Amino acid sequence: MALTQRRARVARKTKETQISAAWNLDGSGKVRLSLGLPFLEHMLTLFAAHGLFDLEIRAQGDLDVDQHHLVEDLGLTLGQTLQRALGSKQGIVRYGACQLPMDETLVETVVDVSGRPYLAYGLKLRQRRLAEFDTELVVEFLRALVQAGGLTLHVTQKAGGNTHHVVEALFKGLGRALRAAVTRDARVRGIPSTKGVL
Ligand SMILES: [Mn+2]
Repeated sequence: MALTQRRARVARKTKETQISAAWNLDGSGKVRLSLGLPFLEHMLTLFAAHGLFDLEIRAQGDLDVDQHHLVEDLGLTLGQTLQRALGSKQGIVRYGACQLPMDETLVETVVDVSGRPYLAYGLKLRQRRLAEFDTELVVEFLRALVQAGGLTLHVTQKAGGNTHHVVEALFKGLGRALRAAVTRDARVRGIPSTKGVL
């Protein structure tokens, strides 16, 4: 029996940003992204490809002020979209982990679809900017995603490295870890928690 695809669409509008996101958890890695931030588009393309997620995002914001509002609101919107696509979380594996190498760099990403937002962030980004992208916003994006998505997330830099490699290893690893965590296992009956709720 084919399982239905889990997908959701969320639109979020504030005085600072206007974002709409559609996320299919059971996709094939297709993306359509318009963010006005090419580096982040590159990262989310890799995230989707390695997560086998279909992602459609249109985001506009006050990039003339700085990138902070847009990146943070994007994390929030994606977190909300994830929650909605997951629904009751019936039958999911719940945990996922990935150790992702990129040349000299090794980043470990561990996720629990716990309903308990927590971020342990251990990346050391040497370059403040990658092209036009402000690398300080990587942690802001993750914090917003974790908060709105109800995720426990541990990100640890084991080795490295080049800043582009470190950030790229994070986004690829996050895709892989999240893909494993949201996978449905036929042997999991109901919610994968002895509490009965996530
Ligand atoms: Mn790259």
